[in-house]
Amino acid sequence: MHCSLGTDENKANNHAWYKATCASVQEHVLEQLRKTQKSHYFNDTRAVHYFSAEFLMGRLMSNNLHNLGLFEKTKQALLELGVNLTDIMEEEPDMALGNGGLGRLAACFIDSLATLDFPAVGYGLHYEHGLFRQDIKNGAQIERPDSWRDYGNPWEICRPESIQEISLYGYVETKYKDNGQVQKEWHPGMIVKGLPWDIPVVGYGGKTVNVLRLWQSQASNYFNWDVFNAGGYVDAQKENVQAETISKVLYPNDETEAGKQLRLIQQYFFSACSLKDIIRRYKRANGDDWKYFSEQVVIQLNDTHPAIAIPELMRILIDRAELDWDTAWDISSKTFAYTNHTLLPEALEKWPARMLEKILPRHLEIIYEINHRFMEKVEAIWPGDNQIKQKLSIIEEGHEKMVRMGNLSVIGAFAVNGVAEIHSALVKKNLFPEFDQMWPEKLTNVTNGITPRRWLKACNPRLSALISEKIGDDWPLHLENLATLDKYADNAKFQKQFMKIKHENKVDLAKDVLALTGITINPKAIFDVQIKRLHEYKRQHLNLLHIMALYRRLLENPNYEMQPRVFLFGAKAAPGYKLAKDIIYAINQVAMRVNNDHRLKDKIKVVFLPNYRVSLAEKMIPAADISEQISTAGKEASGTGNMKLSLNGALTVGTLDGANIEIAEEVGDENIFIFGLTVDQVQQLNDQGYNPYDYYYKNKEIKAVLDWLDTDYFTPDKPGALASIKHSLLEGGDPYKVLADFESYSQAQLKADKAYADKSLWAKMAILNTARMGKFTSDRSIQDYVQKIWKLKPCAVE
Ligand code: 26W
Repeated sequence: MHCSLGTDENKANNHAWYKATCASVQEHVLEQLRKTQKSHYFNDTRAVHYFSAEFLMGRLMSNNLHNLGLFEKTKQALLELGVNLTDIMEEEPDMALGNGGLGRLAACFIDSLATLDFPAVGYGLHYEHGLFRQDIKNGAQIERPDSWRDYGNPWEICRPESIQEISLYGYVETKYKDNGQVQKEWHPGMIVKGLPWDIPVVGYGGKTVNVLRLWQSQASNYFNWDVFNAGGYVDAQKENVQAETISKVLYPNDETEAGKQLRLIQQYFFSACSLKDIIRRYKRANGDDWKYFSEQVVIQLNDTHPAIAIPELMRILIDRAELDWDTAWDISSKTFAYTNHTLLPEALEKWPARMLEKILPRHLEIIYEINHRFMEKVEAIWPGDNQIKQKLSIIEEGHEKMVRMGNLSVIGAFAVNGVAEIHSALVKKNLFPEFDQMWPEKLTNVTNGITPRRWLKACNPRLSALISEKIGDDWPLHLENLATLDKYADNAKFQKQFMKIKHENKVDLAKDVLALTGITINPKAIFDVQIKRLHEYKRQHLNLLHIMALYRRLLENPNYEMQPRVFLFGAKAAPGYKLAKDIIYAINQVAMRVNNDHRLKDKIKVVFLPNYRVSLAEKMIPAADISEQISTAGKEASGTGNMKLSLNGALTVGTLDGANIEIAEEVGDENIFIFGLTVDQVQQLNDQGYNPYDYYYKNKEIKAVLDWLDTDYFTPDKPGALASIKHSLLEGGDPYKVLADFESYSQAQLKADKAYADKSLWAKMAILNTARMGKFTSDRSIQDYVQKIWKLKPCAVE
């Protein structure tokens, strides 16, 4: 506090204490960072470079303290100064540089990579504004800018010595070398500077500290005389202003490709800066010889967002290093691997060829050449089959030519993986079947995972202490050891201890809920939690329709038997996604009615917690009894919240989708509430022609709750304000089969309700969920990547 903040403990507020604590922790972090870098350098290690447009890090203080083994000491030391660590940790803003699952996965993966001593660098964008802050006004979502760095970020280190310059716009000149060979030269119309910020990533045990390197864009002093002379003076200026816009804000679209020019520039900007950074480091060790590049470097593309790195590396190898095409392609295609995170057609990235031509003219040429050579391969396998060529081509012909980044990624990568067994099977069967036929080894699965350090040890200290008391304290590194808890599942004393902790966590959350919303909830009720981005395929509206059905049952029959239940939601909607926002509004309006209806005697409460984010998840997950994982089968690639909740002893109500299937395999069918159509049944229903009206007319309860939405019961002065939801489920064709799954969902919920009534049975099931989550540590995911794809060796750090 004295040396880095220049303030005094008598004046210090919580924020100053937070900053001072960071400063003293950071000393330990930076010492290990230096040792790690030295060790990687002297051992000349192969490293993975995780390219991701998103890293959803959340807060770092608690994580860093736990991973350094300094949590208790720091807590004690602060206590002696009269300061409460928990209070000052609340001062830290979330680093919300991601939308949801994909971004949080990247954060869990870099934690595991450091923990397992693998040489790794995370590369991404240093957004000035992360995912918007969500306010709820009169029930509706309002977006406010997220200003996470307003008071500085004590964890990050600016590295001006590693600034990179990248090019945009301009034109390509074709030249001829003395030997007659063609040589291309890109004359850019604009140069942008990339300034790197390093965030240390502390592994558990505090040995390896890797870095997350995030690029901030800056205008360069470069003035483009080519454009000037061509009469583009004003354009050149405009584009200079644009430079600083590149890393301004994270796009808040989750699973919808918006085709925005700035987004493409963001993607190229961070990919190109990162590649230059990698090449600089490679050359320092290997000089100008490219022979060892793909032995030293593997680049993992987190979805297609950084796929432009493929033509960028080709450009560097051909235009700059002057390698021939085949040599360059050999290097490039041994360097990249690609992870697919979604099958939703609207999420598959495509860029207009015209846009690429304007922003990255040389890259478009290279993409055409990659495609041309690939089409020759296709012709050799399927001679004369133009339909297959159309399907596999990187270029989609149509009234506007589009570049398909998924196809480019599969063609340019040596490995492609989905993120759960079922998802990877569907990637092979439905998304890329011909690619799978061409390269039967290329497509594979790596099931997602979560870091147990953040998602159990740090966020649920009570349960962590109980577990350590029973089975020792090495479970954060060896999560499979949780299986030892299996034998306590029937033990009455252990059940009591386990459920007492759940209750205490619920009491804590109830306090937060009161403070955040003014709603009082009963910790003895079932806490039923659905937390994830708001999307039709995730079906928060299925949950809502069921809540309305329960409400009706209770009104019709005041003696209707059910365990009191609190339904908790956390979800952000993409700002332009109208129906998603309508669903948030509907949840809040139903909540208002239900929570104030004294006839219900508190049997149901509905809470929408605003501004769902990592730090809020850390409070909700330890307090959950039920985990809602209710996506339409085939739509949720994996899910990772499902793993976090189950690890903390919540029972899943879920469909046979994504990782739910593997969770069910692990916990056993008797410890999970599975419902709904399977992937095959959804397919069948589509083939035979799905008609939601069939369910509307057949099932009285469905009809009643949908019609209820049309009234002004939940929106007193605004009749019909909730009608869009009904409309999407009937006239809209119910694309996500909400009505088809309603009855089965309702039955699963009934089963859960009955199970909760039996305290001992529930405790046993909850314990078995925690005990059987070992598979879902992100350490296992990383080991899978290492064995199947990255082929890394750990590197010890002193
Ligand atoms: C181009 C717009 C856009 C933005 C983000 C399209 C797609 C995305 C992501 C791929 C969305 C995402 O986060 N997907 C989630 O990835 C998780 C990690 O693998 C999975 O667990 C989730 O099931 C998947 O929805």
